[in-house]
Amino acid sequence: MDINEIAQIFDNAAINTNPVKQISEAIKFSLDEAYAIQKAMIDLRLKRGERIIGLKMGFTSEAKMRQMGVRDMIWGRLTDEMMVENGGTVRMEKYIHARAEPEICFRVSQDIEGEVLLDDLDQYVDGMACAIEIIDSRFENFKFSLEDVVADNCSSTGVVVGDWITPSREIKNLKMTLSFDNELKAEGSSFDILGDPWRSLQAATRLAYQYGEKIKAGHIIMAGASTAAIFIEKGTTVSAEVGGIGKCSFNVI
Ligand code: 0L1
Ligand code: MG
Repeated sequence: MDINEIAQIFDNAAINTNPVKQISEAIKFSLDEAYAIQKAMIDLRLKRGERIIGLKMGFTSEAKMRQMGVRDMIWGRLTDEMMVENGGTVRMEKYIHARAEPEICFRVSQDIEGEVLLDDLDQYVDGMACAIEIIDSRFENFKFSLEDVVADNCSSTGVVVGDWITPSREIKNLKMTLSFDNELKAEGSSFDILGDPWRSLQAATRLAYQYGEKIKAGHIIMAGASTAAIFIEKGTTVSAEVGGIGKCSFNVI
């Protein structure tokens, strides 16, 4: 089976909300090949008229790595079709078994041509916001290897972004929460995102450059979660709050 065939399997699984078995149990492939499959799957979406709006970083916290049984940071591509309006509504039928997690999102102010040093990142960012990532693995029971999940675009499915605020470098210890109908479901600290969410943005510039993906002015970078992800439930309002940054939410029907 070639890269395009595997990409098509994921694309079909997402469109038909029909999960598939772990690909890596049938075929062995490398991490580089996994990123090539991810790109081929995104190309299918771009051919349908979607456009890239940024990147997401994944497994940037111990809690997430432990939950999913992996040891490495990963990254995926975000398209405009994945954006959910802050306060907006999603239909449960659109998903296989979606989970949500609270995140911090950065907005890029100018094109990034290579890896940017941590100290220089301010020059490339003009906004930060509280965000929620909706992840919906195309694999049965969220069961995957590191290569599988990378090939599946790191389970990327939806992104909710709150109001933008002026970026601050001091976001190392902010309380991050996820609630359903105002009932607390998960709580963490921004410290759990690599000790400082700016480090996640730095890693995004390094990995994007390594894999030849452009980060452009206006793109958003999701820095990753500080908590485990929680299965969303029909009939609830899912909200996130990051102390000092803001809030955002969406409704599930
Ligand atoms: O941290 C992340 O956003 C990784 C998402 C991919 C793994 C998963 O589906 O939980
Ligand atoms: Mg995430």
